[in-house]
Amino acid sequence: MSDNSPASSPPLVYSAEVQRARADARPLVALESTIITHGMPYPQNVETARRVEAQVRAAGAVPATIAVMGGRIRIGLADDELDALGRARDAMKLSRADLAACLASGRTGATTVAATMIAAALAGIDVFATGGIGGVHRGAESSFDVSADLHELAQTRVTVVCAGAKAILDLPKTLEVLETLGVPVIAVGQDEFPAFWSRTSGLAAPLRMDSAGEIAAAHVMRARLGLPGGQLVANPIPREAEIPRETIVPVIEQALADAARQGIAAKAVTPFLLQRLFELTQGESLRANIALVLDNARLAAQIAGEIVRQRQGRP
Ligand code: PSU
Ligand code: MN
Repeated sequence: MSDNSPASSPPLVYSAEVQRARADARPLVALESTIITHGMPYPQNVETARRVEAQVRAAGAVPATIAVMGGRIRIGLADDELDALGRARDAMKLSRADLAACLASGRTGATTVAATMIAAALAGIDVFATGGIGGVHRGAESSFDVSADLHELAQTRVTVVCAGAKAILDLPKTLEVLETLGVPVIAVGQDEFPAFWSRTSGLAAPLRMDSAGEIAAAHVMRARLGLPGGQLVANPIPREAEIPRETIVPVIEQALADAARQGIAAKAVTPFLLQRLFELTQGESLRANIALVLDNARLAAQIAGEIVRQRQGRP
């Protein structure tokens, strides 16, 4: 692992595994790191990150977990680096706004969906798997809290596989903003937009596709059209891991009320709510979260493989 890039180019460092994959033109799947530092407790965060990487490999692609360390964007982390990140208490939560400042200062940072998309695009990676994306928060009409993830989807050409969005967000407004920004929102195998822990949200998804091949074809076509921006793939949580809407919605209301009472704002909102939901469900929310991330990793690997095949003109 070395970085001899000139000062005028992005400071990217590839892990040995990712470097080999690039040399062999194998499909790659980017993975974010905010889910590790701000989304799950230690040690489940590191265990999950490793299982997600293994799932990507099992489905025929190479994982590239992305984070900022030592003034470099790391594309792929070795085991000890992943463990250090999982234990880090002072990692910054990096979105588009913070990425350069973190790099320039040499601090450690975990990338959100937005920052991971930027890094993936710089590294030539087409597909990225995560759990949930940021969106329009409830009360956004007064707080203006709209995640930079949505704007990133509008401008950076990466297909993002998630399990929909959590009902801690205002889902109708989130879908409206994505439509305004011209982001394709694709539900997988069903007509309804999934809501993270639950397969249903009561909202129709704008688009539906039933196979990795279709999703890959749309990704390739967008590039041929010169369209900037990515696709948001919403893969419903596996049936056996689902927490029904009737069960999770009251818990979400409780977590939101706690956040409001404690005056939680800005970047702290999403991590606070995730932690509170973990406590209120005695860890059941985390179990579901792990199951859906693993399934998203599998689907993302299949899409990445299809993109490579289709670009090579193979059937
Ligand atoms: N939503 C989730 N799980 C997460 C996040 C969001 O269900 O882990 C993380 C992701 O990294 C996402 C970020 O990109 O939080 C969004 O933060 P904000 O809402 O502050 O933009
Ligand atoms: Mn926000």
